Amino acid sequence: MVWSPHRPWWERYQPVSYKLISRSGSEQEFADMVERCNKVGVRIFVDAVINHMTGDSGIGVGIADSTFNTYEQSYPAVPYSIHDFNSKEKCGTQSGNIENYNNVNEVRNCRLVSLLDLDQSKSWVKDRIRDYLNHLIRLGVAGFRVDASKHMWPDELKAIVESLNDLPETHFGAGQRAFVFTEVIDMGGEPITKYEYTGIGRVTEFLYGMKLGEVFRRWNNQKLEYLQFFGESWGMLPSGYAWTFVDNHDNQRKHGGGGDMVLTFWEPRVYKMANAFMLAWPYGYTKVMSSYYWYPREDTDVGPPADSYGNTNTVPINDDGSCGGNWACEHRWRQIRNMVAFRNLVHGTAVENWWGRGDQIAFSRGRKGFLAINNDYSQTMSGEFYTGLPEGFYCDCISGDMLGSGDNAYCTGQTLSVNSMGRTHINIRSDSENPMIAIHVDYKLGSKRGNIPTRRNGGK
Ligand code: QV4
Ligand code: CA
Repeated sequence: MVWSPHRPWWERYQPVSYKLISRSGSEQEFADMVERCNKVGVRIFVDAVINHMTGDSGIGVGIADSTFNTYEQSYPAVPYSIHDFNSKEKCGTQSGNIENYNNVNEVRNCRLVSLLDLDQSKSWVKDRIRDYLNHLIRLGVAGFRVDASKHMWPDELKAIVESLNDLPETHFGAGQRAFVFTEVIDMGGEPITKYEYTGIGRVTEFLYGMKLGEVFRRWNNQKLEYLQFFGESWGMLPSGYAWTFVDNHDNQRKHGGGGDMVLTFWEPRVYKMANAFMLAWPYGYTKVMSSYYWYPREDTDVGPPADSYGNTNTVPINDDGSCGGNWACEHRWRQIRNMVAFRNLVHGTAVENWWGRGDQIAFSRGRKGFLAINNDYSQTMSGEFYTGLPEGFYCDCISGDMLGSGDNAYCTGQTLSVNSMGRTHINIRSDSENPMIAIHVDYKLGSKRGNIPTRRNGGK
C-alpha cells in the first residue's frame, strides 16, 4: 500500500501490490494472529480493496517496497499494466474521475477520488484478485468486507466471490464459504442501490446508524418509542441482508456519508445507549466499532497511534480491562461488551413486551433477556416492568459483571429481582451516566446473591 508523508490512516486504501505487509506488521505476524484467533473462536474478516489501486500521484514506492507509476498505470509487483484499468473512454468524464453519482457507468468505470480504477471484466484482473483473496483464505480468514463495492459491477464482483476456494476445513469444517460484506453507501436518491448487491452477501445498511443517531439525539422530533418497528419499514434492507453499525471508520470522522447525526465514541453516554439498543434489537448482522482517539479532532486524516517510524503501536491493556495508548477500544467497554453476549444469547427469539413512552423504552427478547433505556431529559423511568424472565435475582450487565459461578456468583453492579409473575421494579434516573438496565438468563444469580462495589468497566 502507498506510503504518505503524514501517515494518514487511509494509506491502506491505496494498494500498490497484494503483499501482506503494512504498518500493522508482516505476513508472518498476520498469519500468526489469524491462527491464534481461530483457535479461540475469534474470526478475522479482511477489508479487501479490489476496486482500485493508488491515487493518481505519479511515481512512488509502497510500504512493502514495491514501485508504481500512475502515468504509465503500472504496478509491477502484481503485475498490473495500463490494460488492466478502465480507460478514460470507458469512463467518459473529462477528468477520468467520478463526477456525477447519478450516472451509473461513471460511478463504476471512473476513478473514485483519482484512485486508478481496475477493470474487473478482464480475466487477468479477476484472477489476480481471486489469487489475493484465496491467499488470505489459505491463511485462515473467515471472509471479507469488500471496499467500494458500489464502484464495481455486481455481476463481476459476484463472479469473483463465487470463484473463491472454500474455507480451510481445519478451522471451518467442510464446504464452508467465505462470509462477504459489501460496502455500498445507499441512503436513497441515487440510481445505484443496496438491493443490487444482496446476491453477493451482506450489504452495509448506512441508514441504520444515521437513523439511530437521529433518534438518540432526539433530532427532528424523533423519540425512542418510534423504534418499535425499526428495520425494513424505515427504508432499510430486509434484516437477513443488512450489515448494521452505529458508526464506521469513515463516518465517525465525516468521510463517506452519514453527516452529523452519526454517534461515535466521542459522545460515550449516548453512544453506549445506541449500541445497547442495536445489540438487543433483532435486525441485521451487527458490527461494533473499535477506534483510536485522534487529535486535533478536526483533522480527519490522523493515523493510528504509532512509533516514530509510523508503525502502528501495540495496544496496551490496563488493569481494569480498558485500553491505553490512545486506543478507545469501544468493544471493551463493559456496556457494549456485555450487550454482545446478550445478543448472542437471545439470538432467535422475538421482541416481546414492548413498552414505549416518549424517550423511554423497554422490551424483552423471548424469555431470555430484557432491556430498558431512559433517554428522557428529566423524567426518571420507574415502575414495575414485565421482563418475560423466570423468577430470580439477576445481575444488570450494564452497571456490572457477574463474576464467579453457581451459588458463588456475585454481581459487581446492581441486582434486580424478578418475581414469579416475571415482573421487576426498575428505577433509571435521567441523569445517570448509564441510563439503562439489561438482564438476561446467563446473568441469573444463585441463592447467595451478593453485591460487591468494585466495577470493571473496560474504559467508560
Ligand atoms: C484527492 C482529491 C481528488 C483528487 C486527488 C488528486 O479528493 O479529487 O483527484 O486528490 O490526487 C485520499 C484523500 C483524497 C485524495 C485521495 C487520492 O483523502 O483527498 O483525493 O486519497 O489521493 C479512504 C478515505 C479517503 C482516501 C481514500 C484513499 O476515506 O479520504 O482518499 O481512502 O486513500 C464514497 C464511496 C465509498 C468510500 C467513501 C469514503 O462510495 O466506497 O466514499 N468508502 C470506502 C472506504 C474508505 C476509502 C475508500 C472507500 C477508498 O470505507 O475509507 O476511502 O478505498 O462514498
Ligand atoms: Ca470501479
